[in-house]
Amino acid sequence: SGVEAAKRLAARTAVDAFVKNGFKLGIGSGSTVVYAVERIAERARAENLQLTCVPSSFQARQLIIEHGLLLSDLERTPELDLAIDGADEVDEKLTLIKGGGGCLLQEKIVVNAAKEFVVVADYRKNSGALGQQWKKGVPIEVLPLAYRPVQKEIETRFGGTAKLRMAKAKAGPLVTDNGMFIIDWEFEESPTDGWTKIGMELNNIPGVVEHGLFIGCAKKAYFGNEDGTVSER
Ligand code: DER
Repeated sequence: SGVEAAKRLAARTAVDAFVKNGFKLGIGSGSTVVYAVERIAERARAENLQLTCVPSSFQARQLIIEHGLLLSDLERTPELDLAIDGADEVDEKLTLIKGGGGCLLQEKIVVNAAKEFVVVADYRKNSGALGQQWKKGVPIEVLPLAYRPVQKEIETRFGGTAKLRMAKAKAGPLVTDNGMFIIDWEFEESPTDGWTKIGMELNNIPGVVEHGLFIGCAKKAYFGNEDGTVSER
C-alpha cells in the first residue's frame, strides 16, 4: 500500500544515511521500524558491518533475533551511537508524540542513551503542530494502582480527556512490556508556548512513569511520501 511503501522508503533512507560499521544501535518499536531493521540486516550482511542492537520492547527484541543481528541490552551497552524509531506525530520543531504502539517507556530510555536519534515515518505523521494529524492524544504510562487519580489530575490541571487504553486481544486494560497501564490524554489544543512545561508537569504527577512527548530528542525525521519521495526535517 502507499502507506507501507512510504514507511519502507523513510526507513531505508534513514538507515543508509546514518548506520555505520561498529555502531551500537537502539532499535525502536512499531511497524515502520520493521523496515529499518530489514535494511540494517541487509547492509550488515552485504557490507559485513559489526553492529550491536539494543531493543526498546519485546517486539524490537524479536525483530533483532529474527534478523540474526547481535542482541544486547542497556546493562551491557549503556551508551548507543544511534537510535532509530517511529513516531505517531512530528511537529515543526521535531517534538514527537510516541506511544501509539504502547512502547514509549523503554523507547524514551533507549533514545536518551543514544548520541543521535532519527525518526522514520510515513507522510501521515508529518505535522505542523501536535494534534493536527494524530487524534488519539498523548500516551502516558502509569502505575496500574494510580490510574484513576492520575486521570483526574491530568483533566483537572490540563483539560481534555484522559482515557485508560483498553486491550484489543485481551479483556481489560492494555498492559505494557513493563506491567503498566497507558492513559491516552486527548488534549484540547497544542500549547502555543510549547510542550516543555507540560512535559515536566506530567512527569511530576505521582504514578506517572513516563509520557509520550519526546521533546528536543530527535536529530532528524524522514517522512516517506505517497509520490515516492522522502521529506526530511
Ligand atoms: O509506539 C510507538 O512509540 C511507536 O514508535 C509508534 O509511535 C510508531 O509506530 P508506527 O511506526 O507503527 O506508526
